[in-house]
Amino acid sequence: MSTSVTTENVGITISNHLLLNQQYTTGATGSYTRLLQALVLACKIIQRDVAKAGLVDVLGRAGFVNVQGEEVQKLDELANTTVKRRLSASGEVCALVSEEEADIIEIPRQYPQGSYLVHYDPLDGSSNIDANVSIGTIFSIYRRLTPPTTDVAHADVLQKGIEQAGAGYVIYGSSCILVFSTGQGVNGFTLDPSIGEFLLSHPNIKTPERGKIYSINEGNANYWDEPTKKYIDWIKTGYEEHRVHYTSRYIGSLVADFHRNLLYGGIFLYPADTKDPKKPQGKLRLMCEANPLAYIIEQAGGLATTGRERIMDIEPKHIHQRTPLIIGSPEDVRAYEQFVAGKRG
Ligand code: P6P
Repeated sequence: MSTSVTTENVGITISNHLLLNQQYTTGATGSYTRLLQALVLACKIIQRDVAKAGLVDVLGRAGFVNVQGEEVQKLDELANTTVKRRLSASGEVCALVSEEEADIIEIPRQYPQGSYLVHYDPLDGSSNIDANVSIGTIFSIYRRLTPPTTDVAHADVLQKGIEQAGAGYVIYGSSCILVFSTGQGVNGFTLDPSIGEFLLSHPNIKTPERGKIYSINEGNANYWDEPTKKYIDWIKTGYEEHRVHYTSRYIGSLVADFHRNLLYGGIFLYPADTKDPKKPQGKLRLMCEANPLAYIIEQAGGLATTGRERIMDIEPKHIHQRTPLIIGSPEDVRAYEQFVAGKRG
């Protein structure tokens, strides 16, 4: 999409933003716009369910069914089903991969098979919902590589992050904000619940070159490798050297931690650790968490790395593979990479 969004467009609906950009995109057929519109609708439905979660959750605990007579479902399963149904019905996807499901999701035959596929985390951080902590939906869009007359292949589903056609997230917090990019910068849209529309509120987001925030679960400190331990010590005590006093901020909800650091600057780290032998590369997933956020941060002028390798250059081997994720302001991420390379500390 080739238009640059200007502050004059603040307040424009996301639908008009998408149609404007489609108009300026050579060869655009409307397929991508319809895909994004289906995602937007899914996120509005999830926001509605998240907003009433406390009530539904109480009813659910009492074993009641809700007023529509539906069995109360766990919220993240509800979010997963919502995204799956809306994207399948859009007719614009040929396959889906959800953080909630072990296997590739085939699109029911009654729907057209589209030319895109989406990796998504339907409700990341949902364990925080009972404490009313912000949580989010994360999505990563790829173009299908194989001919539409054949079955979807692993080559379609396991593409490097640099091949993404777009990516974004929705944060369900004090307000509901959709942040996404299609390769021409990053824009944020805030939901106005009184009209049910996402309105452009954060045009052309750029992350600061350096921040004053570091975000990491220090409860895992004993399980980190030496470069990570030295980097965190340096951040804490070395501020005379870099004359910036860093502060620690960690919510334990990836979308909320990422969104704050994207806007304010700083670094988020979920490094490899020895805490869980089954997750030696850390807890976060490459395809539905690290790659989409890496796409966003690079479009906003930041960096995303494992400490040794650019996240979006990683050759995926499995749809649910995990990766260390160090992401944020470029100067902060580069400093960490210098510790890993043994050039500092
Ligand atoms: P830890 C939430 O469960 C999540 O997947 C991410 O949202 C968050 O960044 C991470 O886990 C927190 O993990 O080990 O610090 O509790």
